[in-house]
Amino acid sequence: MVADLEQTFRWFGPGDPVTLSAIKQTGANGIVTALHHISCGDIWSLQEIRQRKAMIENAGFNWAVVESVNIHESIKTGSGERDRYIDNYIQTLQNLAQEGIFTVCYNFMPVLDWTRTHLDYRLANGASALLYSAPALAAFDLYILERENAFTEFTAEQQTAAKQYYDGLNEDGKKLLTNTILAGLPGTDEVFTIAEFKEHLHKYNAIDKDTLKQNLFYFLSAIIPYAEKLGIKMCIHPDDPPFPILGLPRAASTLQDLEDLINSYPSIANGITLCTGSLGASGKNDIPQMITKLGNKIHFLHLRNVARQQDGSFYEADHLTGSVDMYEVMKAIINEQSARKNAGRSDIAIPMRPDHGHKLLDDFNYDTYPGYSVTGRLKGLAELRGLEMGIKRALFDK
Ligand code: DNO
Ligand code: MN
Repeated sequence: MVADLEQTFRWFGPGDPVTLSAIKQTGANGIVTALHHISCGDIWSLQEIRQRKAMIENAGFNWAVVESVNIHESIKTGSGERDRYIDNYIQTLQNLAQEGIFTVCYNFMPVLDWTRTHLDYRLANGASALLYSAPALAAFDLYILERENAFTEFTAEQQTAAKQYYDGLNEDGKKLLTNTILAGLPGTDEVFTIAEFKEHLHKYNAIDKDTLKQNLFYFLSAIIPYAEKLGIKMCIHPDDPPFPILGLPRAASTLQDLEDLINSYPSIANGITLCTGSLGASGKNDIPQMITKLGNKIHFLHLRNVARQQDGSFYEADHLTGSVDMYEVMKAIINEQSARKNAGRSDIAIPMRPDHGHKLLDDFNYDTYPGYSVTGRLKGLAELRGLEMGIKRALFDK
């Protein structure tokens, strides 16, 4: 038998309506958190890290993963200030290692972290899910943002769907869509106005996919030698969604992207957060195959599902049903664990979290972060734990 995956839960810190004592009842024993109150680019001091760590440990958990130490825009755009921010990043890693925290997630999405168009999409059973509607995103791009050249990026059919969507919105509907896309989902504290957002977009006018990837590799070649010495495992979270939106380039959407990243600086410290929901939003990503290929570079698992629609939309489905075959995913993960065991490696209990969950039952009484309800995630974790146990017993304990 190989060791169980380490069951973790994301917690947004003392301001999170989901308390550590509530998380205790889910059965998770690792906490995934970040110092969200520190501005992106600033150093996380030893004192701040210690304080947060003490809260987590006093509640009977360990701080399993930092998600995320966010990357300053100057690093993504490759502007003159980037080296200063890279120095800060290294200092933060040193402080985290000193406090015994060794797994650090980050992402390299320009301007926006993950993107959805609807935060309260009702499923047939009354649960509430997050939705990315392709026509709604296009309506925002074409008619609210009025981005230059946007029309050339959509087919005639997509333009018609976007127009229809836009025509069906009243003023409140337009505001809600704008806020949903620009107000930012958990992970970033930034809230943009349309004008500010346009300024940020302009900084990417001359940055195509290759340049963005080069900027990512520049960052990695600067920080990975330090991470390696410190024993820190960096793990990039893939783009969500894993295709370009709003004219912005993407650097971590496909197997090729992730292999390029690994090969840009080969080191165990240069790894991946395998997020099945983010990668699964593109039908081109074969996730079990990705797990096999990325192998021991996977340092953190986000397990959740999406239901992809014909038109490029997707909503967050139950953890075990949807477009991603979670049984095959779990089997590939267990194979990877076995390979690690056979190689005598110690990192077999890979930290995993149920990533997002639906709003269910009592979740409607709390104003939790979108996607981060407690009951919905508890249900997801329980299902995943059962799937893992079922496969492991069938494989190893006949
Ligand atoms: C999406 C979520 C994101 C993720 C950050 C990582 O799948 O997991 O909030 O945490 O983008 O930096
Ligand atoms: Mn994720």
